[in-house]
Amino acid sequence: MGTPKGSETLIDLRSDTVTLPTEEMLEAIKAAELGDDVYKEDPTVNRLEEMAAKKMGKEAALLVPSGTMANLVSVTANTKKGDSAILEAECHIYWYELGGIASIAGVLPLPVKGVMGVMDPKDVEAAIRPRTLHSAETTLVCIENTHNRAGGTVVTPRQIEAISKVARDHGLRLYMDGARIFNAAVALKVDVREFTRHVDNLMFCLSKGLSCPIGSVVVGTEEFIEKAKRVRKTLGGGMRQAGIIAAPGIIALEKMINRLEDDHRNARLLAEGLAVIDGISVNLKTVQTNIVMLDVDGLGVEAEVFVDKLRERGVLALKVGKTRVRMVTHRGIEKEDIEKALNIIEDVAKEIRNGNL
Ligand code: TLP
Repeated sequence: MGTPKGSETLIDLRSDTVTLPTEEMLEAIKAAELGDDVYKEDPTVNRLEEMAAKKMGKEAALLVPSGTMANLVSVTANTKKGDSAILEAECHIYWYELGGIASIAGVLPLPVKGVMGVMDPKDVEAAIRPRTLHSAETTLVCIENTHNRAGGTVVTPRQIEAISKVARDHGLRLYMDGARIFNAAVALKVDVREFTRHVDNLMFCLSKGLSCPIGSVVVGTEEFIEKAKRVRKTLGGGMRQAGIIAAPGIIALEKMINRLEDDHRNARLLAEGLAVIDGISVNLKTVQTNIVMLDVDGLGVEAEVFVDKLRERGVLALKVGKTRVRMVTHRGIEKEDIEKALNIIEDVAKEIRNGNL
C-alpha cells in the first residue's frame, strides 16, 4: 500500500463514518449536564432518547455505542435463541457484523436476495419457517435503509408497508437497520416517520453522515426498549456519563439532517463523472443518496490495485468486492473535492489502461 502524497490534500471517500464532530458539537460536549446513565440519571442522554423517540414516532429510545451493537441488541430483544430471522442477503447484519446474531443472539439468519437492496414480499413470505418439530421458527424480518452494499438505495415507505403486511399476517416482527435512515428521508423529501410507521422498531446511527463521533439509537415501544436495555447491559454497553456522547447527538438531530442533501448532490456528481471514465462502470440507478459503487473490471485490475493506486494520489476509497469499490460523500467533502478526485481517478484509470501498473 502506497503512502499518500501530501496528507493535507487527502480526499477521504471511504465512509461517512470518518466525519469529525463540528465545533458546536465539541462545545456541547464540554457544556453537557452529566449523570450516571445506568441509573437513568444522565439528563443529556434522557433528552436525546426522548427527542429520538419523538422524531421516529415511537414510545422510547436507547443510546448505544455503535450501529453493530444497536443491531445485535435489537435482534436479540426481538427474538429468542433458536428462532430464525429473514434478512436481505447483502445486508450489513449478515455481511459485516461477525455473525453476532448467530454466535451471540443464537438466531439463524435466513438470507433473501433483494433487488437494489429491497426484498420482494413474496420471497419474504416464502422464506418463513413455521414452528414445527424440525425448524427454527421465524419470528423476525430485518430490512436495511438505506441499503449500504446495494449502493445507498432507499427502501420506500410503500415497499416497507408491503413487507410489513407479510410480517403482520404471519405474526412476525419487522426491524429496520436505519443506520442511514435520514439519508432516505432527505432523498425522498418526506418525514422520517413515513419510513418508521410500518416497522416495529429500528436503529439509526449518529456517527455517520450526521457527524457525531460515537453513537447509535435503538427506537421502539417502551416494552421493547426495556428489554433492549437489559441486552445492552449484558453486552457491556451500559455507559455512565454518556451525556458526552448524547450532547452532539442532540445537535445532530436538530441541525445536521438537512445538509445530507449536499452529500447526495456530490455523490451524483461523482457517479456521473465516474460513469464516463473508460473501464469504470457505475449503475446510476443505485445512486440515490451518498454512496457510489463502481466496478473496475473493465480496467482489467482488481479493486485492491485500483484502491492502492488512488491512495498514492491522495484519494481514499473502500474495496467492497473483487472488482467493486465504494465511495461515500459526507460533510467535509465539497464539490471541488469531487472535481479533484474525478481528475485523479481519470488519470489513474488512464495509467492502468496504458499498462502502467
Ligand atoms: N457500516 C460501515 C462499515 O462497516 C461497512 C460503513 O462504513 O458503511 N448498519 C449499516 C447499514 C452500516 O452501514 C453500518 C456501518 C452499521 C450498521 C454498523 O455501524 P457501526 O460501524 O457504528 O458499528
